[in-house]
Amino acid sequence: MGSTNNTRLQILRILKENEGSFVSGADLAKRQSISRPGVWKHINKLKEMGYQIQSQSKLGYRLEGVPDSLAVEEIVPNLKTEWLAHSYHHLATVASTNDYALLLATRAAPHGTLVVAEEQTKGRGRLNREWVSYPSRGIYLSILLRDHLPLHIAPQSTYIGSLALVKVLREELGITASIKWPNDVLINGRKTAGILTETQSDQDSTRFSIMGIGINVNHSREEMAGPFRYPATSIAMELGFAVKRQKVLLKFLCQFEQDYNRFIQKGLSDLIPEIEAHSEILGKIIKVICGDREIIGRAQGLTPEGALLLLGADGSREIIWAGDVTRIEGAV
Ligand code: BT5
Repeated sequence: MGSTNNTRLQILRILKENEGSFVSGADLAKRQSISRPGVWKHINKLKEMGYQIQSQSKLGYRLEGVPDSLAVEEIVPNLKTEWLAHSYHHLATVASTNDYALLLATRAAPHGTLVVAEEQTKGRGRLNREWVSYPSRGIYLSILLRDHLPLHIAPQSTYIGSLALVKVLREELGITASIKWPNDVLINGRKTAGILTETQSDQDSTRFSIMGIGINVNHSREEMAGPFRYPATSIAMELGFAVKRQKVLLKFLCQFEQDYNRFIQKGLSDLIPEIEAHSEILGKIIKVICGDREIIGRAQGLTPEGALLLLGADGSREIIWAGDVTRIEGAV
């Protein structure tokens, strides 16, 4: 982070520590070893970023409101993680955070680098489908993971994203969310988040993975009307009020780091009981599309590697590694 940004962070920190009271320009200038016009420039930049700051001659500056932005200023000082998001890239707009993270990966960005954008103009889902990313409504992020995983293990990390998000929604916001195998998070049967994990590999193991997650946070009913492959919703639609994206992101990063550490240390099998407990589809009759095949059956469980066990009407059993669940028909 540049020294200009650092000074701005420090000024903001002092204003926050004194929330509700004025801090004089002279005091800020002295503490940051800069001129008073220098302080004024930083204050103006903060105002441009959406901070509400009251300026009064003789009294100085008073912080009166903080924007719901995912900027460095609001996230980095509040991070409680050990390795995740310490390299933090916040963009106003980008084609796709996954593409940007890929670029950083090729430039030696460290494990745990996080890219988050206020808006994506070409956000994508699996098979190059579109991911609708309205400005400043959702959380569009990509995490660079540099563990060298055997090729058959790498796709399993997707579960860590969905499991971590479901836990945060349940524990922090009281929302009953669930995992729709393999990569969606649903609330009340509607899609709230999707995950796209992309990897670059050598012959036997991954060089790195990029896990991209799109979360519908404060989207309106109109914005979520679609048409989408599956009915969509946002956290705000389900709660009936907007939530701070900052809070969701910070909690998610903490939870993701914990669950990812477990995955690396103990393997996915250690997390399977939790993933199953939060599943939307287990025990239900579902239709899965795998390439040009359509399979209907009862979702019985997950293998220790995360594949889906499906029981057909004729008693046959299938193990499915990847596919799209397009219909879910209640428990039987
Ligand atoms: C996914 O694909 O659900 C993975 C989405 C990953 C998006 C993140 S955002 C940050 C990172 N950067 C990227 O460029 N991507 C990742 P899939 O299961 O294929 O679902 C895609 C389908 O979901 C689309 O074809 C639409 O029908 C539907 N869809 C698109 N936008 C949606 C939204 N905001 N909410 C719910 N459904 C949506």
